[in-house]
Amino acid sequence: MEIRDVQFIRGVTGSEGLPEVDRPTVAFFGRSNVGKSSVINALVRRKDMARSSSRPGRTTEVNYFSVNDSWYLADTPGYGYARLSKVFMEKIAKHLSWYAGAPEVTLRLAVVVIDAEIGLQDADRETIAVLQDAGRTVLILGNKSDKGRRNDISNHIREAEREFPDCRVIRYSAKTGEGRSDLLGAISDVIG
Ligand SMILES: Nc1nc2c(ncn2[C@@H]2O[C@H](COP(=O)(O)OP(=O)(O)OP(=O)(O)O)[C@@H](O)[C@H]2O)c(=O)[nH]1
Ligand SMILES: [Mg+2]
Repeated sequence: MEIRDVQFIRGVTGSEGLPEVDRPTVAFFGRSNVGKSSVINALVRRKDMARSSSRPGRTTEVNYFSVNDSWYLADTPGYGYARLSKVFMEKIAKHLSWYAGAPEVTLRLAVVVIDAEIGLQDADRETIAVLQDAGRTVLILGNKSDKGRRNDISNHIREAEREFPDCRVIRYSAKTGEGRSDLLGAISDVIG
């Protein structure tokens, strides 16, 4: 699949904000600062499509993009950022569990971005469980594979595969482009 065209639609906070036209959606989940927006920018080869920032946790919206006029890409708010207020974190958690489970969300693939340098965290495990309980297909993306020790990265990828045998795990780097074609292939498979 070639990505020809990407357009921002809007930030979604509830069912009424979802796009009017039903199309398959691929959504990206992950702890704050794990690199969701960078992963998306690298995937669509736009420098600043999804806003990436070093100041995590300012929105609870799910940002929708239309790709090639045929599927939606969604960037969800980061979870598990310790420095945010408890109230704000709970708001994000509530919104994410609505989004994960809502039947009107045409979610074909949930990409859970983890930090390959540190491996799965409890907040990631909880998110994967919520998505799987809702019957969603989960792909684990081990981002930042360019950082740290190669051995640690490989171990963390293998651990994720062992812990979630139903999930495909892809090693990825938003910085070097590693894993981009694998991710594109996995997306092509689900959007049909
Ligand atoms: N070395 C390296 N750094 C990365 C990679 N991906 C993201 N980063 C850096 O990680 C930081 C966070 O990236 P973002 O894309 O803003 O992360 P996010 O998950 O969208 O953050 P929130 O939207 O705030 O939850 C930035 O400083 C990025 O440059 C990667 O693959 N390798
Ligand atoms: Mg982001």
